Amino acid sequence: KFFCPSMMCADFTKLPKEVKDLEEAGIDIFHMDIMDGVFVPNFALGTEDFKAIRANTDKLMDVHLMISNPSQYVDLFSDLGADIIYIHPETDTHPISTLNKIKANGKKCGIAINPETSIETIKELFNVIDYLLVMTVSPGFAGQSYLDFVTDKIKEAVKYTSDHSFKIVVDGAISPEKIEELSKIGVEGFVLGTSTIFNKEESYKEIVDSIQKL
Ligand code: S6P
Ligand code: MG
Repeated sequence: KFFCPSMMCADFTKLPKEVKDLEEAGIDIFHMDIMDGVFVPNFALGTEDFKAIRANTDKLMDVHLMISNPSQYVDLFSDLGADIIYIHPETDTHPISTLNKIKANGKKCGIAINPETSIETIKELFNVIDYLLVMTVSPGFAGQSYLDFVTDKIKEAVKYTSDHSFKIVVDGAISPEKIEELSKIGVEGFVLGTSTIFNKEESYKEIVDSIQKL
């Protein structure tokens, strides 16, 4: 299992401490939600936020590009030091080209798919991707409810992992109960937001210790 805290949920007024506490808790990848107000009806992190976190950690960082025309910004985030770049195929007319561009930059690539996007429409990309990020809420906001119908799609995606080398990550309303349930069916990565790690009574360390055991 690997854990990716969703940094749009972090307290930016004490960012270096947040990054350090999360690192010490044992998280794996800092998850950066980049939004443009067009592909999703909200704004979240941008390049300055990315740089601020990059300056405070040597750990892996991913960028989840919830933006129109993602191919245009792949070089920008590669140069800033992203390790993994996720694009939404729903907003890219030539996703294979964009994914190959990410790889040519020496980065890992992934696709993030909306709840309504079926496996049938994206399975041609399975030979290319390193990660499949399945959205379990509509992208745009933290604090939403898990969409139950997505679980069947995750099970379908898992079937393809035996013949390919990508890992499945889930994003949206991922609670400890969902980590337990979905890790049993083959999900390896979990984006952690308000449902598991942020704004809780326990420390990040206590939370990560307990979800590692699930
Ligand atoms: C949503 C974004 C996510 C959220 C995360 C929040 O558009 O891609 O990464 O930040 O899902 O988690 P939670 O537990 O508050 O839903
Ligand atoms: Mg995300």
